[in-house]
Amino acid sequence: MAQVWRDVMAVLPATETEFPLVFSEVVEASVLTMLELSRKELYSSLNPSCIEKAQVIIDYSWEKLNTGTWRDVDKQWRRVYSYGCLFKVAAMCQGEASQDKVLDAIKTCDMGLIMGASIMDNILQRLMVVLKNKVKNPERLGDTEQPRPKKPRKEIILKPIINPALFVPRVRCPALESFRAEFLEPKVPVILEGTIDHWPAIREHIWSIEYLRAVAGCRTVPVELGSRYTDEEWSQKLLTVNEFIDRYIVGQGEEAATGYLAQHQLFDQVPELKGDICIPDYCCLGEGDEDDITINAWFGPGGTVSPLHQDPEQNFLAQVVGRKYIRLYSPEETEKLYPHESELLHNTSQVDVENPDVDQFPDFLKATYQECVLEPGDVLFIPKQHWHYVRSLELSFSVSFWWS
Ligand SMILES: O=C(O)CCC(=O)C(=O)O
Repeated sequence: MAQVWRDVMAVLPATETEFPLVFSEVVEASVLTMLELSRKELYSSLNPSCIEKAQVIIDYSWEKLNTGTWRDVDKQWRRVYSYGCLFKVAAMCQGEASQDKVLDAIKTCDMGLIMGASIMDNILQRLMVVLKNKVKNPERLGDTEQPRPKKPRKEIILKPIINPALFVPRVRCPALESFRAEFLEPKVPVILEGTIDHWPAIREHIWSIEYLRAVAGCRTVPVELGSRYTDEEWSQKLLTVNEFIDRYIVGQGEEAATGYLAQHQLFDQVPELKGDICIPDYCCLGEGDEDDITINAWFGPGGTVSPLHQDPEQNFLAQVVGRKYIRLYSPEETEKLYPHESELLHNTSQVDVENPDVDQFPDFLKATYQECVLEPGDVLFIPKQHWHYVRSLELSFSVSFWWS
């Protein structure tokens, strides 16, 4: 596939002098030299060690990304990491790039998109478009002789018994002003019906396992492993979407742990999926810009649990596929919910909501709450700081919008 190299080069600046490498003094001179050498080799006809240099840049900046807390990592190192990935992708696509090499290049691009910072007008995203077009049948990648199971694996899922007196109210497409007066300002949770019926995810690109495989099967994404993030054995892993689906959605149970694709980068990483959803109009009632809205994906099998927790922003949780059982507690109930004491988990309750240890947490049963089953097409408004507990009742894909 010599065409791959030509198409990759067409995305890069035409000459070495047009290729920017500008960093603050945080980045040591030796690293800058390595970056400049990689650039030089990229534009020379012979670049035998470009891939090794790229790997050195990746490994060195990786150490910086993994030292201290993420929020303290200097953005310059995330940029260096992205450049390392860019040089590596270009080197991998040189000469006859096999299908496996293209897939490896896609993985490297994804690592840059996940861990790096945007460089050169989002060049990694633009390279991804080129590379994805070179992959044959992305939805069938990794297939063996055996046909893939298509249906989600059978789970025994406890059905909630909902008390009608505790229902979250439902309204159909309220006007902006009535939403503001009746729900936003008094901080009242509500289920909005009929507000996402126009989404491509629900109409022409109906989200399903097959559709996800087709648009994102070969993409590497961070996945949460474990029943709930408060468990000791909970961890995060990088998997392709196909691997995630094979192991945790349609897998035959060889993996005991639950897997959850719960992350805020999916829609930036896979613009095809972002094109299938729309920011709810009601977000315009907030003070922030549209760019400040965080859009999260929540894709997982039945039985996935998000423990009772609160978030610092308003939330619209839109249900696209499957149903979810949700419990809500107002912030006034906080003391009865026994938040963890550690700084990291202070927004999360210690109580297992559907199986509370009443000896350890005696006041929990005194806390008043509301509950609902969120159906496909519903959008739940969760006011800022409202505690929420979520359990999926079957294969589920939801999207949440955090806004202020
Ligand atoms: O759907 C879930 O599992 C959790 C959703 C959530 O916690 C949120 O949107 O803030």
